[in-house]
Amino acid sequence: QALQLTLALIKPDAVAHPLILEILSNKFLIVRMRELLWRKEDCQKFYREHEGRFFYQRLVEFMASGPIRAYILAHKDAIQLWRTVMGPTRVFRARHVAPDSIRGSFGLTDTRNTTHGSDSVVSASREIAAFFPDFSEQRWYEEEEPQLRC
Ligand code: YYY
Ligand code: MG
Repeated sequence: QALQLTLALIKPDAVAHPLILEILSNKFLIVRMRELLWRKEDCQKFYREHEGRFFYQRLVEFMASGPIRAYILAHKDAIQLWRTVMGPTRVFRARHVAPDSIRGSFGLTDTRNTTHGSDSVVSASREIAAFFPDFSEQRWYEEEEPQLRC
């Protein structure tokens, strides 16, 4: 497999941000995209690893507060590259350590930090399935990915 897949979200604070969309489409192949309003219950489920943390409630409220975009992105190093392009989670750190990253440039707060990216191969598969239930990774690798290589 030459290409790896990851799930990227554009959060409500950044959903129509032209520079973020430009960075994303310049660096990655867009495999699927949808724009949606997230139901709070789906949000809670998606972020369940953070249940009980002090920011969990505000995170869930924020993520369900307006439209978001979900992307399946392909690149030979999609998961790590998108994490690097996004920059660190927390805005203060992002601005200082990675000022040119998306979060370093456009993040507003630790919660309103513009974007989400899967953090491993296992979570990428789980997160892609959560947003694109009809998408089969196996079929994509069999039928679409080989054509992208020629
Ligand atoms: O994967 P990533 O988004 O970079 O960070 P996580 O540690 O998984 O946290 C998920 C999400 O939670 C983060 O993007 C914003 C929010 N959050 C927050 O609101 N306040 C914090 N101090 C830490 C995280
Ligand atoms: Mg995370």
